[in-house]
Order: sequence, then C-alpha cells, then structure tokens
Amino acid sequence: MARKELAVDNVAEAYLALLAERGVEYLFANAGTDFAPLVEAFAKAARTGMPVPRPVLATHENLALSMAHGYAMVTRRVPAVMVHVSVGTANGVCGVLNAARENVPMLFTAGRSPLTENGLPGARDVYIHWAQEMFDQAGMLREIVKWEYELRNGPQLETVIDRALSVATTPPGGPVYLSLPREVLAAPLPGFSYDSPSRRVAAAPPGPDEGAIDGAARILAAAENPLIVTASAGRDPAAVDALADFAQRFAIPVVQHRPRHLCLPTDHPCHLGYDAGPFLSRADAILVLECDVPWIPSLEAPRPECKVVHLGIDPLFSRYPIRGFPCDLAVTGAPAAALPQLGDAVDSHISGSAVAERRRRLAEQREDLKADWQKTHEAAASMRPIHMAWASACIARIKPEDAILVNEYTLMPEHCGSNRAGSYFGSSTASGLGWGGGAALGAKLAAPDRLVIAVLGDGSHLFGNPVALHHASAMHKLPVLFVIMNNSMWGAVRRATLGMYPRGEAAHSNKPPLIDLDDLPAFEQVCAAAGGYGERVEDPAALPAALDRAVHAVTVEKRQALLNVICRGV
Ligand SMILES: Cc1ncc(C[n+]2csc(CCOP(=O)(O)OP(=O)(O)O)c2C)c(N)n1
Repeated sequence: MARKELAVDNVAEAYLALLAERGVEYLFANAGTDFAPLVEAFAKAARTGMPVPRPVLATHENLALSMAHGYAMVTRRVPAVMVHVSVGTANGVCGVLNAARENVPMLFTAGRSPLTENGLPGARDVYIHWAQEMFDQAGMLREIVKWEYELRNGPQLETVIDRALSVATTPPGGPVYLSLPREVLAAPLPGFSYDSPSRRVAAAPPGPDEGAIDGAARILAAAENPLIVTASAGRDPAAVDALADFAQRFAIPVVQHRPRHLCLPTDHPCHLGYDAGPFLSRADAILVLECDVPWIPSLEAPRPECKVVHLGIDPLFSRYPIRGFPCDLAVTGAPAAALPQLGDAVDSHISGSAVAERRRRLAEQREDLKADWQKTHEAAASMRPIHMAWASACIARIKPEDAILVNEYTLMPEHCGSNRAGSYFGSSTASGLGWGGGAALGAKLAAPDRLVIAVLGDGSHLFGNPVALHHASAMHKLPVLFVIMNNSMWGAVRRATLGMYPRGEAAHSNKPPLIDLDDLPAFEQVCAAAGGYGERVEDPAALPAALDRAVHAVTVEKRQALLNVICRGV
C-alpha cells in the first residue's frame, strides 16, 4: 500500500494517468470542443511517456459504445468511453442501454458545456456552448446507469474515479456515467497523489444462501423432468464448466434461450438447443439460470404445477419494470460458485436410478434434435435466395475453434455451434440495433490473434453506421470478417405484424409498408471503399469458397472483409 505522487499540470492530466493506473487500457472517444484539455493531455503524455489509456477514435457514439462493449465482453476489463456533452450523450444512450442490460461494466463519460462565460480557463468561447448546456444532462440516462456524478474539482478526482469503477464492476456490473466540465478538466492541479493500488475496490459477488441452495436442490432432486434455461450464464467463463458439470452430473437438459454468451459447449450431451418450447410442457422443475426471458408466456408456458427456481446475480432482474415469470424460489449468487454448491446439495437428495433413466432419454432427444438440424441445413443447401441456416452452416465450416462469433440476429447457432467459453456473443437483450459491427471491432481489439466474425442482418448493419464502422476497422487495424445476411427487409417487423394479424391487410399485401428495404447499397463496395475485401454472394453453392476468400483477406492480408449474402425473406 503506497501513496504515489505524479507531476501534472491540470486535472485532465491527472484524470488520464489515474485511469491508466486503475487498469483502464482504452478510452473510446467521439470528441468535441469539451475535449480540448484531454486532447492536450494525451499529446503531452505521448511526449513525456506518462502511461495513459490508449485513445480510440470512433466517428459515431454508437460505434464508440459498441466497440467498448465488445472489448469489455471479451476481456472482462472496464473500458472508458467519452462523448461530446449533451448531444453525444443523446447519441450514446442506445449503446448504454445495450451495455446496461448485459451487465457490462463501463465508465461512460461526457463533457459538460463550459459553465462560465468568462474568466476561468476553459470558459465558453464558441457559440454552441450556450445551447448545448442542459439543466440535467445525466437525466437522459439516469434510469439506465448504476451511478452518475459530475466531477466538480481536482482534489476529489481519486475518490470519484474509484467510486465510479468500483460501482461499475461490482456484480451485477453495468455502466456508470460521469460528466466532466471543461473548466474542471482545465483547472490547474500542481501535483497529484493517490493510493496505489486503490483502497476503494469492487464488492465481491454475493454468495448463495445455504437455505436457498437446499430448497432449490430439493426441488430439482424431486423432479422427473427438470430443465435448465439460460441466456447469460457464460458471461463468466468459469460458469461454463460449472454448468457443464452440473448438467452432466444429474442429466438435466439445458436450453439456451436467445443466448448472449456461450453457456454450454455445443457438443455437451445435455445441450438441447435454443428453444425451451418443446420441453416446457413435460418439465416439472425449471432452473432459470442467468436468464431474463426463459420463455414467452403469451405463446407457451410450463404447466402450473411445474416448480420454477431462478438463480443469478440478480435473479429477479430488479431493474426491469415488469417481469412476472413464476418464481417459487430465487437464489442470489454467481453461477460459477453457486452451481457446485447446488450440485452437492442435489446429490444428497437425488435417486441414482432417476438420473440414469433421464440420461438415456436425454441422449435420444439430443439425437432427434441434431437430426432435425441436419435435415434443415441439408434442405437449405440448394435454396436460392440463400437460407440463413445454410449460411450459418457454411460459417461453421470455416470457423476455427477459437474464433469469436458476434451475432446481431441472423446467425442460427444451431447450425454454427461453438465449444469454447467466450467464443460466442449475441446482441444485448435490450436489442438496440447497430451493436454487432462495433462489438466485433472491440472484440478484435481485445483478442488480436483470434478470427472475429460479425454476422449481421442488413437492417442491423445499417443501424451500425457502416461507413463509420469500416473506417474504424481500417484506421485501427482491426480486420474483422463481416457477413451480412441480407434479406432486404426488417424481417422482425414483418414477423411481428404477421404474428399479431395473421389474416390482416399486411399479410395479404405484396408489399406491406415499413418492412422492405428496397435499393440497399452494395454493402460489399462500402467495405471495399475502406480498403477491405468485399463480395456479393447469391449462389448457395458459391458461399463456401467466398467465405474462404474472405477469411484469407482477414487472416493473411490482414484487412477487413465483407460478404453480402443475399438471403431469403421470412
Ligand atoms: C435502435 C433500434 N431501432 C429499431 C429496432 C426495431 N427492430 C428490431 S429488429 C429490426 C429489424 C432488423 O433487421 P435485420 O437486421 O435485417 O434482421 P431481420 O429482422 O431481417 O432478420 C428492427 C428495425 C431496434 N431493435 N433497435
């Protein structure tokens, strides 16, 4: 434990140095006039060699936040992001909501318009400084972040930053917001001292209550047809092994509903795919494991007598306004620690013969499911326009075991499985579109030696601001393979309309409004315009070779590649 001294001139320099000291490697930034003291401090650090986070420029706020999100989900470290005052914050809200719902710790910061009209260093000197000020800039995202504050002076810097980082990283993690007025950043700070390491660390994750573990164990042990539904257990890679052991020990099938992380290896004997629907009606106990939406109650539900146990760091998802899934018991705990304890408790209550019988049934169910998947992708192989199942299976063929897949909607994981923890990331449950491309760049920054593949819908890709995205890939030397599954529509909007009005006007229309995306740009040329490799693929038989060429461009030529795969609608 020591106090460190740093020779700095102002708060901005001390701020950057402190971030680096606290382990923040990158500052993803979309700059404005509020950044002047930081630009100056970065430039000075480049000359003096003082350690500071590496600045990563992104030309749209959603891109900056998505890149930070992608970096954080792979490294599990905290990135900093800075945007321009009120307007930059407004553009960033969607990305913050994505990160918040996925419990991604992040220090999200924004400048404040200079407060003073004269006198202090940093005072207003551009006409925008009047109109951009808001009474409550943080009000835009106070509901979303875990904590927000404004840095008011230099002497408080260490406390504020340590509090921000410790709150962000205390499980369940999430973004925090800090505004940084220009005069405060520019304020002179002759010398700065701080504790190293920090004396204000994050809290450890909650340990499960013994009684709750025993109660959950009794429910699972008494069940004939228990089921586990998860979406995000794999956020912590250690939980993947814990879940694999637990499920295998008691032959409990695992369904990953809309997974955001790989929670169970695809070749695990208990892996029963991605749709709990077919298994719900037989289930007599369900363990909802780090999963906000285990099924869709208006479409399907377990029997009323089925017992439901929720387990997770925040098993009730307390930040969601409404979530009414049955909950007979909720266990607060991190899955990596809780599952082994639950396993030992189930062991003391369960009968071996029930497990053996279940294991036999599970093997049959799994074989049936795999045969169905095989049939689907074989039937899809010759379909033109290309079927997303075939495109997914082709990606599976070229994907090395350690590749990172970033899926914004269109990859079908049943046709493109992964076995390694930390190798699959689905878009946030908040579903703020435009995340996948930037998240893939962030993942590549975090894991430069791994192939990163972003699979995006045409709609999702457009939300992601493709010109800014490809520019960032080129500028930061982050070669990613982008596969656009292009069905020239917002299929989700079409599905929603047909779901609500199956025999309605839109269902009978050849061209219902607000669904088709006519005259889309040639996405492959946009990538090529940024120096990448681009190809349009219409023939399903040509897709494997096109993927080989794209992988070559990324891994050998070290430049980004994009395949514009013309897919069938929904
Ligand atoms: C920021 C934002 N705006 C709008 C939506 C609503 N939305 C959900 S899915 C979707 C369409 C996505 O299109 P695409 O990526 O092409 O996939 P498809 O639905 O065709 O499979 C839209 C517009 C959203 N989720 N996020």
